[in-house]
Amino acid sequence: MDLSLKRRSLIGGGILGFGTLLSKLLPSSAFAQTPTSADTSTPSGHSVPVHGGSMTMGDVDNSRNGFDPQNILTDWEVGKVSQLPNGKTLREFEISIAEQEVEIAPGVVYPAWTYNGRVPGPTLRVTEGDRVRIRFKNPGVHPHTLHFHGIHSARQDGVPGTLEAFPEQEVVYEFDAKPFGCHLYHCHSAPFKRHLHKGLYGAFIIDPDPKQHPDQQEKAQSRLLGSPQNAKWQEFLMVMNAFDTNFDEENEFYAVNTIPHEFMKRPIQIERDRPVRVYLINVTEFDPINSFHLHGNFFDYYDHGTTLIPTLRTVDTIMQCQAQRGILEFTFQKHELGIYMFHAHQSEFLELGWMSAFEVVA
Ligand SMILES: [Cu+2]
Repeated sequence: MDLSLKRRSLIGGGILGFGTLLSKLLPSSAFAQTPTSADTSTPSGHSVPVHGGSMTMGDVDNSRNGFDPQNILTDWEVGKVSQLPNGKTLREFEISIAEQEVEIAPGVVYPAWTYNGRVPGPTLRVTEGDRVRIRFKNPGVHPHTLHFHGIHSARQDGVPGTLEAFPEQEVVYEFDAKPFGCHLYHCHSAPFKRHLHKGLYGAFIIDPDPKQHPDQQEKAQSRLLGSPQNAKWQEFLMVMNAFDTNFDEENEFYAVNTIPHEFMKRPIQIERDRPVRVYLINVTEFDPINSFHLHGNFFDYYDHGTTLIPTLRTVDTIMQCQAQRGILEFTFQKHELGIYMFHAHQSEFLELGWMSAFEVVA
């Protein structure tokens, strides 16, 4: 049997029809056509409609991985907060490299490189104008960096030759947070493609400072973590990523927050009467575009999150190149309760894991 067959030809022939061949590539048939009833029941006992017919069977051991994609939705890290003599807020973070195995689908272990032991790395959340200081430790055996998207000096760019942490070294990045928006950070060491695809990326969210936006103060307040206006919102971080498990430079698994089908098996509960805000980031390697499509509803989109007025209104699908990101806002207030799917609108991606659902509850 020709095991050099490309993934796309496997998919073209149908995952199920090629079960025997696939089992040589993936441990114990990671995908199944019909989920068991256990796979499809939600915390409130509703069953999840199956979209396309293939889902991973079984569950990833999140405790062994040391992180849970459900928690990654909402675990903002605000750093150690103090005041500088000039009145500015200082936020200090520590990020360390771990070169470790991660179970990315049931029984499929991937040799990942991680920031603080998780993929994506910690979600750093600060306010526009804050001083950000990150102590970056590299106990690994390869050089790594932190390259932040944002406005900063060349000296802070985190590319080879600039604040690159070699094995057993430590470097410190320090800059003022701007512009406000939904950003990311990632490793920029060479070879770039490898360091990124291994899992070295994370979200960097800069909330707007309402004082600096008198014309849109209410909107700015609603984005500012810790404000009463922000507390009304249900906010989620979603990082679209993928994994090439057989190193042929094509992905076998697609996901939001690393684990394929996680939010299809266990839909994200949202309260009908509270608005939803999604910080969406695409770090998918090898495929030029990823996308987000919402069922039964439309949303407003803020490209890069750098505006307080939507850049797209009333859309149900957006696409993002690698490193593109944005903020989605929507409400299910006038909807029936129930399960509403969202997924990549590349059919192949959703069949290979990037398929999710909200469960709208009263
Ligand atoms: Cu790296």
